[in-house]
Amino acid sequence: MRYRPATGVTRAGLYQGPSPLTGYWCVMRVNDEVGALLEEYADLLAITGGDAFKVRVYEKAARSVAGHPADLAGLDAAGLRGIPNVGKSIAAKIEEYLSTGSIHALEELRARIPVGVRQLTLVPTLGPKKAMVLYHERGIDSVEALSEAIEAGHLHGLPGFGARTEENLRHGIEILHKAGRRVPLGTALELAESVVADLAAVPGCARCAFAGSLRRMRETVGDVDVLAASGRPAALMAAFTGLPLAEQVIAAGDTKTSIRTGAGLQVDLRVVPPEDWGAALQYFTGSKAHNIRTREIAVHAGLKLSEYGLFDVATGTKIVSATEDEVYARLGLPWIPPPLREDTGEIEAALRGELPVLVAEADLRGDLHTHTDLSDGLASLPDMVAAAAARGYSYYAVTDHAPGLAMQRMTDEKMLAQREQVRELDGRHNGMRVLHGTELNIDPDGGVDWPTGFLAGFDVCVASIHSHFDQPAAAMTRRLIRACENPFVTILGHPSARLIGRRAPVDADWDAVFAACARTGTALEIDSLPDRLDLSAGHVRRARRHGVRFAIDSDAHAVPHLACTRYGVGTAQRGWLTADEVINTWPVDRLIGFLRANR
Ligand code: DGT
Ligand code: CA
Ligand code: CA
Ligand code: ZN
Repeated sequence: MRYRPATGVTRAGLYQGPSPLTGYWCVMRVNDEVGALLEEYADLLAITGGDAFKVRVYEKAARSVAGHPADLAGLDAAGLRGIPNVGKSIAAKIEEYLSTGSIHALEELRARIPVGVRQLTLVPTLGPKKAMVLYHERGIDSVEALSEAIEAGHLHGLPGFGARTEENLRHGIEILHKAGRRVPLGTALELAESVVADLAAVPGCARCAFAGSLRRMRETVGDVDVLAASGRPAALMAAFTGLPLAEQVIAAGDTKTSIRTGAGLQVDLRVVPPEDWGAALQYFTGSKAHNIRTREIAVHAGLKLSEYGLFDVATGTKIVSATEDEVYARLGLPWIPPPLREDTGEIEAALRGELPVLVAEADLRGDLHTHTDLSDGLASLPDMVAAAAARGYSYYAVTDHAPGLAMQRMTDEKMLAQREQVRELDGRHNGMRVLHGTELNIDPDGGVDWPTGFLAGFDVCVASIHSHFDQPAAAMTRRLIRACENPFVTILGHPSARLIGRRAPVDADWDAVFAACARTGTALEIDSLPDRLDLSAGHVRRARRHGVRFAIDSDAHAVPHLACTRYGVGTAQRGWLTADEVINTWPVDRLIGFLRANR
């Protein structure tokens, strides 16, 4: 599928259109959109054998632009050139895009390279250079064509594509397919929020919300389910099929309509009478497994619960169920938070009155894993700190990459100079404590970057795996446990190192790792970036049985990433976490006590 230009701007002032890379419909800030275009330009330059230096310049600019806190649309030429890594010619391209809706130089490259060739770079381990070879030497212009070529042995004899590479590609395609056509939580949530905002404004709409797996905060969703309550469904249906993102109407009915976005994401709209809102929302939130249980309970109570409402079986009359609270109460249950609705024990816990009070975004008092432009972040330390303070945090840790990640070129001197700056910023914004930390690299044996003398100078150390992802389970387990046993390591960062749809989690005896975390007072991180969400909800739930503490961090590399904690909180909720289990909900004194303990 070829890229089509921007198709509309949502009420929230966001761009919506197909992502040029995945083809998925997405809703983005203009900055992200322009960032994606510059990234595409860099990829296409690389695929066409362009100058490597120029490619890197565009890659850097893409990240800078996407992470720039001010809206691009409001900047003049000088303002654009003020963005780090944006020079004169890139600023001109951005201006061209903002005023005409396209970039001529990009269009020229697009005309030369089928979009499927760039999609090849979605296959893990396949970069633009290899994609170019596949296209030019074998005419491979899509992931499917690559798959067929491998199976047919057509890559044999192609320089750089030996047996090992072929095996990696086969595995990479498998990972890509497993991700299927499911859409990341972050993308779906923004799209759903914009649809809900548009529909809620339609006259006669009493309520509107998204339901389904999205409301349950699953890490990926198959489709988006939107529910509305109105006595006049026709107006809502018309508004829905008239949305700019409604590329195709799959099914149109009086109360149910499904559309497909240009990128193939399905959005279902169901309209119900306001008095049925609670029953309908309960039904369409799911999960299916949870609903089977609630329906059984209804049957035992002489009730019938369905997508059409709540009924008294004996009299056949409809029971008003305007809220979910009422529905659950009729079933003899407390309201169950959507992230728990998977029939994994929530019904039993509810019946016993033992549902956890889940951690909420408002409980977070700080962020303990963030980056600045001293390593691979985009914003300066003062900008990140100011943005954190604006979120109302009472503490904030800066954790730039340690030197083991060679490309970051970290040095002791740079770290110590940053520490001086951190001390100066400490307490300057509404008393917010600024902590100096680092993200250490766990080497294959479980060691970390610096000797204890240097580590002792940090307020907090996150330790993460950034290399050697394919060690066998026994070695990986030893590696992770040894990192936990380091008295200066307080948080295990993105513990499984997975990238959703791109890299499988590392293999380890997780119960042994979680037990070591509990024993050594090491918190497990829930990294909130939407393509990580690591630990996953399943692992969180398993870990909490060991009495482990958690940290819900943004892993922000730019100001807008600070807000990703909402996805991490969703994952924590699916893992049944309460606020007390999450160290960055604690008051600052308790947190600092935790950081200093075990040293
Ligand atoms: P997804 O879209 O694959 O990420 O997952 P869901 O959970 O959003 O599933 P979806 O979109 O097929 O249906 C939305 C909700 O509607 C689902 O969570 C529960 C309800 N539902 C759908 N089909 C059935 C069914 O056959 N039985 C019951 N009890 N509920 C259903
Ligand atoms: Ca769904
Ligand atoms: Ca659906
Ligand atoms: Zn990391």
